[in-house]
Amino acid sequence: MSVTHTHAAAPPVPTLDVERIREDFPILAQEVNGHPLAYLDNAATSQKPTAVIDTLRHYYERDNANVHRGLHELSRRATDAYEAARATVAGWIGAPAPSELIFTRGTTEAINLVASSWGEANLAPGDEILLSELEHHSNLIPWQLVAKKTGAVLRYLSLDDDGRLILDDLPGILGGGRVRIVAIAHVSNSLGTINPVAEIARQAREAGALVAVDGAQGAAHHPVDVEKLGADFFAFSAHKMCGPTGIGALWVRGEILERMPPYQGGGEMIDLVGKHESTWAALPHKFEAGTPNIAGAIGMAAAVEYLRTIGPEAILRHEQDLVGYALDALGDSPGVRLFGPPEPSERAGVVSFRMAEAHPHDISTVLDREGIAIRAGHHCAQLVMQRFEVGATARASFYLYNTKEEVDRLVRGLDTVRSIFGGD
Ligand code: C6P
Repeated sequence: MSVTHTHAAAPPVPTLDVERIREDFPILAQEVNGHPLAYLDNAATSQKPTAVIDTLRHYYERDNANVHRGLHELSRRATDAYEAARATVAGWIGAPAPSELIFTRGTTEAINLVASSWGEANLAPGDEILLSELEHHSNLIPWQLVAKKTGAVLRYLSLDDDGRLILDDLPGILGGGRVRIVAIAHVSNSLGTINPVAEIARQAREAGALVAVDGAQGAAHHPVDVEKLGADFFAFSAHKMCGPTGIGALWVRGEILERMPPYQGGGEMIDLVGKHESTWAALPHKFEAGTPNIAGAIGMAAAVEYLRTIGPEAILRHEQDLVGYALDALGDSPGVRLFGPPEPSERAGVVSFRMAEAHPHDISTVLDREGIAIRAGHHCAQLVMQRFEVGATARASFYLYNTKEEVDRLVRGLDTVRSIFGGD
């Protein structure tokens, strides 16, 4: 176990033993450009612990075969491990049944699945899809595409100056009676804002609308229970939560999934095939056409098992601790403009900022020379950039293995940026 317990609070949230956790991530023990790596780009993708790397190696060295097809030992093993992975991943988000969880390539494919399958079958001209200004493009473009096909109309919740959704507008929008689905991020990747999804879902449900949650930044950094959230769809990616790239999942409430038409056709997803008509496999296989990412799913489950030993509550608390520390330090740093809610408790481990002296790309380039990895750009959230009238921000994003010393290095790195671009 990589945690020690504090005695103050009840119920106690474990405090992370970060030095110990760092040993689980071999990639962190390297120098980049002559400096120890400070990996502060976790919202883009997280690093992978040995437990996940070993699971993938073991699968390929011992069990690799196709699933649900063969009657031989290896195929049985692969199938058992793949289906066990489904149950483990479903458990991570509190899904009532593993059969409601579909493996996808990631959050992006999961949202495209919802928009295409559910959207094309259920949306009619004049129906409304409610999004928000803080959505990642993965939770915008699929809805724009389905709106064009069906004649549905896109509506938006706005952001206040601190990057929070303006919930006061919600009753008015829902009160129009046209909203069929609310598609909203659990946590903003560009600002870190944790959205009040349960409250939004409560109001949406009362208005007869479904709720689709983009959980890409939620499932990795925040405890998730889809039932408590009141979600009907929940999409997330393994690579942001210590798992492999190219695998993620979509949970759909059972009675909705039953009525959704297939998303893609091919092997695996059929029952009986005729020349003109075919019937579909049972759930969830109806939505998993072709050979799935078997190793990826097993690796995703290994990531869940790993994160379980740490605990999502402890991870979130650690991130909020780092965010609070970073907001204080960056707030004292001359010429730095911070974005997002001022209270660390309102956000996950993301800090977006700009400097008066330098473009975010220049900040990132200078920091990279000091071994510090951050992301600079629009973060696939151009509506957020438009809301704050900037083209880009610099973004540091934290995870369970990051330290206050790394935040200190980030802040000192900005002094270097200032000395290069500040004209002193
Ligand atoms: N955000 C970031 O640097 P995929 O690529 O399918 O695993 O996840 C897409 C996605 C969807 N929603 C949110 C809120 C996200 O943050 C992301 C991925 C990365 O912020 C890469 S752009």
